[in-house]
Amino acid sequence: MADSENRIVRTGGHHDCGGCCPYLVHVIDGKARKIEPYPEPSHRTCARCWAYPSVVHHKDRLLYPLKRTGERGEGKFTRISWDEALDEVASRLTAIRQKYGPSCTMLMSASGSRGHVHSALSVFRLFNMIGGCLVRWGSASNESNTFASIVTYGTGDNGNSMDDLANSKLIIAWGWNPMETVQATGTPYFLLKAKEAGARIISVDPRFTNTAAVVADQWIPIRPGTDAAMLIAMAHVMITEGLCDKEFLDRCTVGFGQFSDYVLGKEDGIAKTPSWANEITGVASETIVALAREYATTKPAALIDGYGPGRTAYGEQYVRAAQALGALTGNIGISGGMAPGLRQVPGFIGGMGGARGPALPIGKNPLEPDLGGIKPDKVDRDVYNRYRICTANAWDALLNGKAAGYPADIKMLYIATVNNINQWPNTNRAIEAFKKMEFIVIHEKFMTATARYADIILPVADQWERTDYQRSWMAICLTPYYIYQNKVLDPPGEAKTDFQICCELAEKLGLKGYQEKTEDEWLRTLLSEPADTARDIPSYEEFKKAGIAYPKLEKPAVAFKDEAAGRKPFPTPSGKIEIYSERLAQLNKPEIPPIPKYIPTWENLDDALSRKYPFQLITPHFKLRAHSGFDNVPWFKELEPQTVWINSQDAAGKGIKNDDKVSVFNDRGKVIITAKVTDRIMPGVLAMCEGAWFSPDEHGIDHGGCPNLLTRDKPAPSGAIPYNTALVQIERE
Ligand SMILES: Nc1nc2c(c(=O)[nH]1)N[C@H]1C(S)=C(S)[C@@H](COP(=O)(O)OP(=O)(O)OC[C@H]3O[C@@H](n4cnc5c(=O)[nH]c(N)nc54)[C@H](O)[C@@H]3O)O[C@H]1N2
Ligand SMILES: Nc1nc2c(c(=O)[nH]1)N[C@H]1C(S)=C(S)[C@@H](COP(=O)(O)OP(=O)(O)OC[C@H]3O[C@@H](n4cnc5c(=O)[nH]c(N)nc54)[C@H](O)[C@@H]3O)O[C@H]1N2
Ligand code: SF4
Ligand SMILES: [Mo]
Repeated sequence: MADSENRIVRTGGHHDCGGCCPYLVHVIDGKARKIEPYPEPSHRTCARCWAYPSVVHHKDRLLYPLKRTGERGEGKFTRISWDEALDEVASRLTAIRQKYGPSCTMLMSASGSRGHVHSALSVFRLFNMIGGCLVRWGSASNESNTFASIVTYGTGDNGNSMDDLANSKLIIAWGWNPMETVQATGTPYFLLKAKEAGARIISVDPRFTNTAAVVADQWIPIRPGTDAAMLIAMAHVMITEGLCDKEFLDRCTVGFGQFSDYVLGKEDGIAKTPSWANEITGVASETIVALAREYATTKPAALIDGYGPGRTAYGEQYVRAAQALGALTGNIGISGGMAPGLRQVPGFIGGMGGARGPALPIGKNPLEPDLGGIKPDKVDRDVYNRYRICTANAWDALLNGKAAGYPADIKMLYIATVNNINQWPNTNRAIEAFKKMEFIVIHEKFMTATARYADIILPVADQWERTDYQRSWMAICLTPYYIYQNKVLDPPGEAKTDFQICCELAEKLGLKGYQEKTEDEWLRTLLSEPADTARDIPSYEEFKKAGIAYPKLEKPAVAFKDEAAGRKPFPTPSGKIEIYSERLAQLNKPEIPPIPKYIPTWENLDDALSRKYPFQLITPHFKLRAHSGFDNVPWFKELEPQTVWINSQDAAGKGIKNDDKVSVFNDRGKVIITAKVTDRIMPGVLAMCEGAWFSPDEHGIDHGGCPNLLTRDKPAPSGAIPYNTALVQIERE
């Protein structure tokens, strides 16, 4: 592409940002200058992609392969050629695998790219062809919601499409903040439409979010990690006041009796009354009673359970409890209702495996039996632990290996599409673990915290610098469609795509058959062959030209319509919604009981540790970043700098004023950051949004505002990462 060229290219956003917006990019004099959204109001873009030209042309893009010269983390590197870089990767990889076996290599990947050709899939494919490698299990996003949906409904395809919100009379946004986190392109628009149509909207969140501010009629602040207690107390109100949808419960569920015994106190002698929950949650009893009555008597009503409250020590109980309430009120399988949980739209291809939709085939990992895809449909999480590393245990596995029961002693990391020193919990432990490795290679665009600890950095092309396709956002494709992403620009310097890098590495490794097709051939093959896609995507050329394709779904899509109407069974062993799960009963683990229960989190306010660290820290997603992406856009920092939110009463008690420099710390680490004193957060809770770049000084104290210095790397029983369960102290600097 010539540098002087002007053109308009049809593509879209490709990061794990909550959306997947189709748009046109205007290239002027060879540089991307602006984007032009599609005219449909439901396809409107957010501030981040408007700023994307400044990310793609950022002065700090990595342009050449780099080799470490200083200590790990010191940031000293020297430029080398691609030939030298790939020779070194190939020879180290071969030597280490020969010495220790293939499972000593761990592939770490996540959400940097959602493309169906250009992503970590390229690396998976390579490793699977050379004997396999160790991988992780457990989504950083929604493992609680995923697990609970598998248990309760037998599927994660339990969501109504977002255009159905307009049919709801009541929307309970439980730890759900789409005005900032988007939650599938179009959701903010559909939520506004619902409001216009007269829906009452209630936000249950420790923070008064933009969703609470813009659309909610009521804000109910709640102590982090206690949601299950409030939901269970709402069940108490519904049961004792005779407000349950008995007919729905009898016809569509199993286990209401056992749940009811627990709720009423017949099981353990403790009635789960609103005043019981008030003590735990900090929510007034009357508020709990009123919300229970309102949800039970307003039909249809959608309880939408965000992923944030699931990222707590026993987050799966919150989702299971929300699902029980969905069933108690009969709001499952109807338009305007919602089955709480993962909330993928049924009928949209892919289901719960891998890249969801036809994607670069990665083959099978020879080190594993068939676990049924990247996210297999199993309630027994230990099955995965035998072959993979639970994400929340990653650092422990690197540090302690087989001696601690992990499948291998890991010696080498191959990293692509993740900035996990920044984004996985307990950054200081991550550093300790990285230092122990013999060899680390990463594909990156920027000198991230993780790249700083690598031995070889391979500069990777950006999403606008290649051609690909993807489907709408992540697991909860609440607004289902596909977008085609035409290449906008050539990669800068010597950067190459993940796929190209792997093709060249395959050659160095003497591997035959990796490069059987080009990018274009893969796309044509993927998009024309499978019957599933043929149903949704008219023809390759048409799709490429239009940039978008819509699946032929009934609109709005309503999950479990047939099941709720008795036309087919739920895909669970009992064929019903499992409020009581026999599969969980058989596991016989008290921390993961067969009915939803309130289990107090570790590091809660009753913990002795709270005397030293009296504040609960939550670490939500940030409006102006996609994880660690966009943190290097200077005017975003000006618009809204990274801060820790503290309630004005708490701040007064600590002598902290707005804009003061404070330190937030616990035994895991310390962050120096600016305080935002505000009544938009409840007392006792601090909020520091995730994604800010870890910027340590010589003592390892972070000045960038990265909350993972403070979070704990211990999985919830479902495998969820408890990013919102951590005790901290705050002091004026
Ligand atoms: N404290 C706290 N931490 C959290 C969360 C939280 O709620 N609280 N949320 C978690 C969640 S839900 C998620 S999904 C994770 C996300 O965490 P990550 O998956 O680590 O996401 P990013 O920070 O965006 O890092 C992706 C990296 O990929 C790079 N990249 C972009 N495009 C490409 C590409 O095409 N190829 C390659 N090789 N690299 C590319 C980017 O430059 C970036 O550095 O964060 C988790 N971390
Ligand atoms: N702007 C933006 N949008 C994004 C992303 C991003 O990085 N930036 N990331 C995308 C990705 S990958 C994901 S997985 C999703 C994440 O989507 P979510 O997980 O829903 O987002 P969060 O902001 O982590 O959490 C939602 C809300 O839960 C609240 N919360 C935290 N702990 C608790 C609790 O214990 N109880 C209750 N009731 N509320 C609690 C937080 O204050 C927050 O307002 O967002 C996507 N959208
Ligand atoms: S939601 Fe995502 S794809 Fe859409 S404009 Fe925002 S950052 Fe870009
Ligand atoms: Mo996520």
